[in-house]
Amino acid sequence: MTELNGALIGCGFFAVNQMHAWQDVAGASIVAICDRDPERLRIVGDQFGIGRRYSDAAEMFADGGFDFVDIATTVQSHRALVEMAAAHKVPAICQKPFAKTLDDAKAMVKVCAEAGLPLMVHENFRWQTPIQAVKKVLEAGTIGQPFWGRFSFRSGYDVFSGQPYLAEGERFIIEDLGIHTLDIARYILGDVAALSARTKRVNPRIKGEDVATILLDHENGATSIVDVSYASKLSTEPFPETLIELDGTEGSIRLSQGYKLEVTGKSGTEVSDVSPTLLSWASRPWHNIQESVYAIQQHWAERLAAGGETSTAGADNLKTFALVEAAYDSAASGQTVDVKAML
Ligand code: NAD
Ligand code: 89V
Repeated sequence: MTELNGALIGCGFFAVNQMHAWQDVAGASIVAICDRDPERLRIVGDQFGIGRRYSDAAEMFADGGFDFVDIATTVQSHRALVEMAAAHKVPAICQKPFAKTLDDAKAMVKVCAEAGLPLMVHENFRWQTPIQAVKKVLEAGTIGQPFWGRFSFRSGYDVFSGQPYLAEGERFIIEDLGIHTLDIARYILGDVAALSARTKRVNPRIKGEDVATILLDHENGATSIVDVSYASKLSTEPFPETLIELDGTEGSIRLSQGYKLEVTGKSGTEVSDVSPTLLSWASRPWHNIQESVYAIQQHWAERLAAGGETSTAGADNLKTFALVEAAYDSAASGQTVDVKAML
């Protein structure tokens, strides 16, 4: 495979996972990094042996010498950096949340499409081993046509120590974590026509909502619930597992805590362990997420080399992002929101 050269912008908390994963990806590596914080630039540059270091993304693009850019900054800079990449004809990966608003996200998709450039959102949760296992069982037809689902992420894990900005925004769990769970619901049960949502803030030390319950009407007639919480104190902390229940015309699927998959079909029930691999650089309990970072980046390298749309291309991610906006709108108004009308 031809070796693709990449540049990474944003050397913060999560980018360290991305840098580790790029070292494992076949066919791509990072040759330049950028962060406006000199300390983060130094730490990541030294840790991964990257000589080309920039404090200004515009300077890095002007120097060029890379085939794609991996944008790992927080959401405020995503639109400007994707537009900068498009202006320099550089394919881009952009971390979730894709943008601050759906209008921004649409503009980002448009500018890359007009320039004929691949754009992928780093929406990695659907690439987790247990989620891929559920998708495979569903596609095999073992449970028939799914008509109901629940996608649940309930935790009391302290995410604020690693990512202090999560405590400061007006919006929290739907925008940061629920976005992944909504994407999984779409990935498994298909696109969504309408939704209703209710939210709560339980933790008094944060600004945004830390609990959300969302009811989805999928276009294929299935109904699902996405429920997310960072205010759930449980006997065994499940972070960062997404638990799934699916009922179909011929059987059911249960993905339960501890990465246990139970599939009931016409010929009985099969139980399997769908635990993620603990990569050499990964650490529990994050290894599930860390493995999916490697998987999505490998997918990007392969598609960029061979051509073809990525699973979480910008255009696809608009449909996930619309669910986030719709959930906040519904929670504010108490009304069901027509998602298709937003796209
Ligand atoms: P962070 O604040 O730790 O790191 C962001 C870095 O970007 C900082 O070092 C900052 O100085 C730098 N930066 C910001 N704007 C810049 C600009 N214009 N030019 C150069 N550098 C700039 O944040 P984080 O926790 O690493 O999160 C980054 C992104 O990753 C967020 O969008 C977050 O939602 C996402 N994230 C994704 C996952 C996942 O599983 N997909 C997990 C955690 C975080
Ligand atoms: O995946 C994320 O976006 C993270 C976390 C899992 C902590 O919510 O912010």
